Amino acid sequence: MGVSVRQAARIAPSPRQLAWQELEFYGFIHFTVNTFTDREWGLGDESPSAFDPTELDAKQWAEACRAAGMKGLILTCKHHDGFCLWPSAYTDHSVKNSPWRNGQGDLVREVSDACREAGLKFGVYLSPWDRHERSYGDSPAYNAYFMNQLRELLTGYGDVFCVWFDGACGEGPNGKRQVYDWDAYYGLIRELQPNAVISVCGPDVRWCGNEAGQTRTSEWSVVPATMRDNEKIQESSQKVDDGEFAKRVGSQDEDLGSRAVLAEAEEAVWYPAEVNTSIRPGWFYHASEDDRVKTADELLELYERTVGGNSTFLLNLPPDKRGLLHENDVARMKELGVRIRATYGTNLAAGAEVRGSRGKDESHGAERLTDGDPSTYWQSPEGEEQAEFVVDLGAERRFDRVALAENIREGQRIERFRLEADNGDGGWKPLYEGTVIGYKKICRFDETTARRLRLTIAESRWSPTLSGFGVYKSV
Ligand code: FUL
Repeated sequence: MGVSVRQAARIAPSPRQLAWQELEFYGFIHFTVNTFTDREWGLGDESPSAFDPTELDAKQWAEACRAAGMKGLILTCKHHDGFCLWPSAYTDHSVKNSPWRNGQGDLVREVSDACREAGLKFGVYLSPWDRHERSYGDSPAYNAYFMNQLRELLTGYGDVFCVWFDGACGEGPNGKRQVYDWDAYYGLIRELQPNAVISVCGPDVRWCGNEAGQTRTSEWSVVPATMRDNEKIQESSQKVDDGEFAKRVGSQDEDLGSRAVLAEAEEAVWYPAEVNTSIRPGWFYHASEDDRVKTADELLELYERTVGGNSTFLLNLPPDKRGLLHENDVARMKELGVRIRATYGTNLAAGAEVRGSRGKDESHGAERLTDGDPSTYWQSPEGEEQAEFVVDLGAERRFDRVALAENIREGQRIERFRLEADNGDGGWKPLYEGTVIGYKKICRFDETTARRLRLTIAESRWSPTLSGFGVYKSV
């Protein structure tokens, strides 16, 4: 069998995947009884009375996200311990039996409202693995319970941009065995929130394979279709013999989408990567980690490697026992936002003259690279898979970043490119050599002063496109 490069080049995102990709950077909130018991995984036997934030302010969370330049926020509505942050009608194990707001509170409501007010999209994390719920392990009964909870979350709180299904399950070989009815879950989500992406244990967004913020040099959005089942299979490895799993391309493999990998695949799909990591070592708040909050330098580096590496960036912020983000985290988020805006707010190539390879027709010429409109793009005539452009900044400028974008509506096609700058006497000095571009590629290099930049597309899969060329000086 095998998927040819031309077939792969034509695989494009769904509208919901495209809208999600354009969010680029959004927040994760891990908050539950664990915050009060100082654990990462709750046991499920915690008393709801443990949940007692005294100064909870979801607006403060949303504001911190907005300040950093995030466009959305995903809340752990229920983590593995089973405690629900909304007053679910299907369990007593929720905020309604906690002292918080005298049992009258609904944190999903407060967070979704705060998001809307701050102009952020709202997403839900609902852990399939549930250590509290008695029916867990009695598969049909728990599936019905889970569906009821999904329905509550997807009908009670307005638009949801993402349903995040975690594959983690710590039951072990002698633990409970729950067979999740994924098809039913997905069907319900499509019915109730057709624009929402289903992430990780889901068909729309792929886990990048680690929680430490590592990224791939070549992050393909077109990967073997079997990858869509990886997290689900890992979580319930008892269902599939190891032999079958071992044959698959694993979510932690380095190469998920090269020509060689596709040649071995029966089918390929658009399944783009999300990088999820935490601003602190843990996912939940621990006072002992107050001085281990990532620095603005580290966060900016992560941002550039993820958003600028054809992924999205899901950064976790754990509120403390007060129900507030700690001052250190808030300060870092502000600083990060200032740095991102200062660096990427001014494109030195805006409106710059571009000469180079012809486009397939008049409306796909090279000038589209710098017209500031991400919906217009250059595209080569069919059969031309290489190209070269010279971008003239009009005067000598100092810069150390170039951001490139393909028009992914047409698919992901570029496989190898290089950037050079004129050295003032007719020659070109190398700045950067890269592989894939995809939605966005941020190329980082030493500060350079030059007037002209040259971009060479050395290899691509099929009639490549480019919709953006930005030149920046980092701050
Ligand atoms: C993991 C979970 O086990 C962690 O607690 C956390 O929620 C992380 C985002 O996903 O699988």
